[in-house]
Amino acid sequence: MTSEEGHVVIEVHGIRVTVEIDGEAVRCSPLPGTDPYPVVGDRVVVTAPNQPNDPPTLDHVLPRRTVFARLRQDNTRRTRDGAHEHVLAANVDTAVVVAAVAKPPFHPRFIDRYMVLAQRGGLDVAVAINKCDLGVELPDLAAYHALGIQFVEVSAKTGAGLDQLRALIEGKTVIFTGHSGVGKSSLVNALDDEAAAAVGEVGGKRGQGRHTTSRSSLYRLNDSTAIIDTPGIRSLSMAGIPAEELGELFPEVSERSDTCKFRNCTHDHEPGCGVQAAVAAGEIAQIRYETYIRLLHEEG
Ligand SMILES: Nc1nc2c(ncn2[C@@H]2O[C@H](COP(=O)(O)OP(=O)(O)O)[C@@H](O)[C@H]2O)c(=O)[nH]1
Ligand SMILES: [Mg+2]
Ligand SMILES: [Zn+2]
Repeated sequence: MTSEEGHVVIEVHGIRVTVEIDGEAVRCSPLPGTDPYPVVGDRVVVTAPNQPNDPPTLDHVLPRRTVFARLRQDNTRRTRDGAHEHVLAANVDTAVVVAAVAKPPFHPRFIDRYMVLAQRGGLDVAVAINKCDLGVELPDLAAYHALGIQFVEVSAKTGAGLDQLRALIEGKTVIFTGHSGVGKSSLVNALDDEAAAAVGEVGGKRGQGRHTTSRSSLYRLNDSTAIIDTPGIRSLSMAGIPAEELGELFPEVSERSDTCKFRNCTHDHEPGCGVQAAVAAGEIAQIRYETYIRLLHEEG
């Protein structure tokens, strides 16, 4: 049962951790005190049970190549910068931010927050815009194209664009992230005949889906390709990311920060700021700068 690369965690439900062993989903029992606690995508070392009917033991988690984490505010025990990470998945190559042309409505600025979380953990970012069968026109995405982000327009319903999406994720482990109701689980099902991810009904005034995907699961498409389906992240707070780190997570801001007069410039109000100059000159997109400023002042 040993493997140098470890076995992949495909689902975590409290103390029930499901691990892929020789192509089978096997429930394992983590040793008490396992730290870090496994998350989906982790590579883990497992030991065969002593009794044939017992589950294998999950001994430990191998070092993580990337982490996709949200920030959790802990108001009772605030650290210096107030941020606590809640790791959602490990060893993911690309975060595919899923949005819908409509139902729920599309706002490009949603992409920014997911980009920040992905870049913090060392993941690449791509965007899949779903529900293109609804025939709703997309807003201007030039600011995002300029950042070199790949976009695919798809429909889980009609199958349009799925070959492009397949090509984009081939050979990688990706995570589908994005608001509830955009069609992440529907896309997993459309890409993988064997998957049976739960799909929610769109209801309510704003066309949001109910939270039908309650935990993250890894679906293997082939030997080298896997998709992690996730529930919507309810709080996308960025509070607690220090200003200098936030600047580095916006590539176009980071690129120009050495042209600022002050070394510790937050690019907000300071004189001689190269970033503000680039915004004024139209070299940095206004929409991206506005998100940067909003996140800079965000409080938990
Ligand atoms: N028109 C249309 N509806 C879709 C499409 N993909 C998903 N939906 C619907 O959107 C709702 C939410 O889908 P779901 O996959 O649960 O979204 P998730 O919350 O992001 O996983 C369901 O009612 C789906 O049937 C699509 O491509 N076109
Ligand atoms: Mg879902
Ligand atoms: Zn500046």
